[in-house]
Amino acid sequence: MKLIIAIINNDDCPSVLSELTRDGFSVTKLSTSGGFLRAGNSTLLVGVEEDKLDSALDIIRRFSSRRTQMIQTSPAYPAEFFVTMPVEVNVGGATIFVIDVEQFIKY
Ligand code: 2BA
Repeated sequence: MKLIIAIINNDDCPSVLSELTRDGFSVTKLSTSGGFLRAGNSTLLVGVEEDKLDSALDIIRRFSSRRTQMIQTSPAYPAEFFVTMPVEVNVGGATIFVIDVEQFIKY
């Protein structure tokens, strides 16, 4: 058995969770935050049999892949006249650890 620890964007979490559970995976979601940005993200714990590992990773990849998005910038200080410019930013993405599970016990 393997344990997937997947850190994903909060916005991607609902679709990743529903796709994983729809395919029969058991998932625990933790509300976490990144040490660098100090922004909220979601960490999923997914215990899977080895033959289902690729299928679970594929779902996470498909529903949390890194993509670009246009956002409107706002000026750093109030001004009488200002123009907001659309800026392309990276969103989404997943950081994944796959760990061997020594024992899986349910009481
Ligand atoms: P990513 O590398 O895509 O990481 C997204 C989040 O995944 C991280 O949030 C962190 O919560 C988790 N993560 C990534 N690598 C990890 C690891 N080896 N161990 C444990 N957790 C890990 P943040 O820490 O807020 O980082 C957000 C983004 O800022 C990162 O995106 C990366 O592009 C950048 N970044 C992170 N640390 C950096 C640093 N020391 N210098 C420059 N940029 C950094």
